[in-house]
Amino acid sequence: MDGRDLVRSVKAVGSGGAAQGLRTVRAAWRRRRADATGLPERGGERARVPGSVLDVEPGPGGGVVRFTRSELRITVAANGAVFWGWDGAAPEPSYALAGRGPEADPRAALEPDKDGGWRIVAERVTVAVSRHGAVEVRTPGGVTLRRDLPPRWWEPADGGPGRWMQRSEVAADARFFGLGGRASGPRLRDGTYRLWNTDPGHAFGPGDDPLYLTMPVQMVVADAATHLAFHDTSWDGTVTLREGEEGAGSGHDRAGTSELRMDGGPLRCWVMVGTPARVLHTWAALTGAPALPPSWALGHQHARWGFGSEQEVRRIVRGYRERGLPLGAVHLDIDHYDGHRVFTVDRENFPKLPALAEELRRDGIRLVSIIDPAVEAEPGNTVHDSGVAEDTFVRDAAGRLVEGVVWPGESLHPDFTDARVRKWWGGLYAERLAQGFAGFWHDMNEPTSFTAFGENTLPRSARHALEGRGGDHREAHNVYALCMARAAYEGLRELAPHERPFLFSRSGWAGLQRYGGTWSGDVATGWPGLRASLSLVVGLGLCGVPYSGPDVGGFDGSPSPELYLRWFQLGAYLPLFRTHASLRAGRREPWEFGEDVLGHARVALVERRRLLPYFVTLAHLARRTGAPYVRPVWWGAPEDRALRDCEDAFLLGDCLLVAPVLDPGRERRTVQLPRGRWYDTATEEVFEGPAQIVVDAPLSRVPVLVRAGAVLPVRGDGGGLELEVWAPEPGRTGFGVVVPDAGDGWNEPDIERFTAHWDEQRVVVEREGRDGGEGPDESPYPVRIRGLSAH
Ligand code: NBV
Repeated sequence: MDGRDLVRSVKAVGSGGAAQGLRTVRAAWRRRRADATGLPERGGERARVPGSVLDVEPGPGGGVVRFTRSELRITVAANGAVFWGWDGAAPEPSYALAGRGPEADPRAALEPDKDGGWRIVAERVTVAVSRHGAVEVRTPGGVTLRRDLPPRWWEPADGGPGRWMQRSEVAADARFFGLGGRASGPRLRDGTYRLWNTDPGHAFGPGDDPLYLTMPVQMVVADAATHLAFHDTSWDGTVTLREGEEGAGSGHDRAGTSELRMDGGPLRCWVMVGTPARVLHTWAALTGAPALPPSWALGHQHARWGFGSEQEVRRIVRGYRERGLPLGAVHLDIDHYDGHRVFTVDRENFPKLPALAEELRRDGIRLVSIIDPAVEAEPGNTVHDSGVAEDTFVRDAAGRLVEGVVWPGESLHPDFTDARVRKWWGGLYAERLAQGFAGFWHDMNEPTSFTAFGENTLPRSARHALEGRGGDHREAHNVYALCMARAAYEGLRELAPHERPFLFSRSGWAGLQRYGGTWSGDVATGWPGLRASLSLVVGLGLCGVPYSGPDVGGFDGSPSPELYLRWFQLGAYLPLFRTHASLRAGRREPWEFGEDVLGHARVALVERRRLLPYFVTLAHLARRTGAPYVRPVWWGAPEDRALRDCEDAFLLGDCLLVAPVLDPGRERRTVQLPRGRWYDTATEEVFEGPAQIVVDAPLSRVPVLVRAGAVLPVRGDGGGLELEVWAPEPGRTGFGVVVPDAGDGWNEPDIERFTAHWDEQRVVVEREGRDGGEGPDESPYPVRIRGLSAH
């Protein structure tokens, strides 16, 4: 036990008493023993590389290239996505893929290349395989975007799967993003990033890595093109990134490098090339469209660990109402459970939850429930008993139940990698629906199990079904939360077929967006935590998970009024806008920080409500195109290098550029503007990009700029949809789309497209003809033109 372990065990004691502390010591020993006997011994290893090319076997979209010591299966899909797998690895089975993967491009074929290599020339991409097994992805114009050097394996001398390493080179000017939720991004600087979903065990800041949600997804942005590379393996590993360096015209550029080292699993990779929008579109086609949150989940949500009673929930809701502060949902944390047991209610302090839920719903407020995966290992606990009867809990190599320690004490973990278990778990949400909950917040699902020393998760030797293939926690760990989300999503679809499920999950993996979103987890209260909040949301969006947001105000401690306000102002422009805090933390209600903060927070809340139709539109667009709501400022201009390095502002959809204040004492800030004309939404002042500008950022507001020509759907004073149109540059046509809210069911609203152009002295807004071929017509919504004073 080292010093850090000791601190951890003392903390565990603190959060559950001496008995819990003792349990964590016992659990740690149990885990150590299980792994000592349940994992293959690490003996001698043999290193291997592919060797030299022997021959090829053409197949749809590519084929198989055989080497002396491996074979490479390589396919270009019709949508331009490239797949390759070593040792014959195929795209499936995969937890990331939605459906069966894309069709092969019938026109793409392997053909001989120079120096004994092979290549596939497709419409959007060329892939070249060298004679020793380097794989190079090039633009149709022939510029190399990524060169994966021949991989290397280390295999146990007595057989079985081995470790591997894949080194890749990217352009000298390239920047890396992604890898799931990283606190230090969004631009991933030189360093080693781990791929193992981890509860850091304390409120985290930018220096903490890894966090709860990792994934082997890199978005690489370079002058020549953007590409996304996904190494489809769920095992533990690391990625070491090093940005390249340009030789200032000397011709001696140093390539950027990525070195992936994995403990096991197939060595297979998908690469998508194009503009950022194109790349994410292809990624969403591969891993699934983001689930559409109900529109109430796009409003403000208030949570806290430790409301403690129904009276307190009512007091908070009253506080919002009496001060005219819009609220969409209240979240109940583990303190509303009976003895911290999932799918139970503390009847003493929450005696009439369904009535409370009904009362709130009448005011347009939904109740959201936390869900922990761990089930108290205690006969008499109904969830435990039914799980045991149905044999749903994780067992060790010897067939014994694996006991961890979580909030209720000794606990068992369902094996969500088993379809039978998912079905059982999904059914349990009936109890939550009966209590009146409308949304679900998955926590502790890395999975986390408290421990006095060693890793705070299940033993690596724990067995998992892995959809019938069988395996252990080394492979199942990173997809545990993804499978839990699937269980909930599918269960809810059956239990409440007329409503779209709303869930968000602390942990996850590639494909999580199919079932819901995520949030920051326990981000530390402090200015660095504020910055980390933005980094997480941007990075996750680039990995295909568009719906997320931080604990506004930070999870622990007490933010200063200024910090709280700046966090609140940022949160108001992020998809999940939720105030939340820990049991022992200070208050997070907007009225707890003085009259000034309350006034400014109200402005942010009211603006969020006004922008709701825009958020609804962005949610639909994310589902249809994979484009996240929150985008890095380089989204539309990745070739603008100044934008690539800009981490303190973001685009919200196509129209808005939000420049939050991330430092104390700031009343003005610089903003790196993409090309085109922009208006300051507060002053209507005009700016021409690309440029670095300075804008006022008093405590009363977040600087927000809007693109000239933007057609923005907003909520009018009467509650109906209106269009806020910002005058286009003379001679140009503005554009915008609107997807009207079609309720919380499954109705598919049409996308409406609008244009705005100058006609003499007037800006004319028209709705484009529908597919039926009718001509443009007038906007069916009231229109307000802004930005006219500049013309
Ligand atoms: O359930 C309690 C908390 C929750 O409030 C928080 O949002 C999660 O990230 N949960 C973690 C467990 C305990 C953390 C110390």
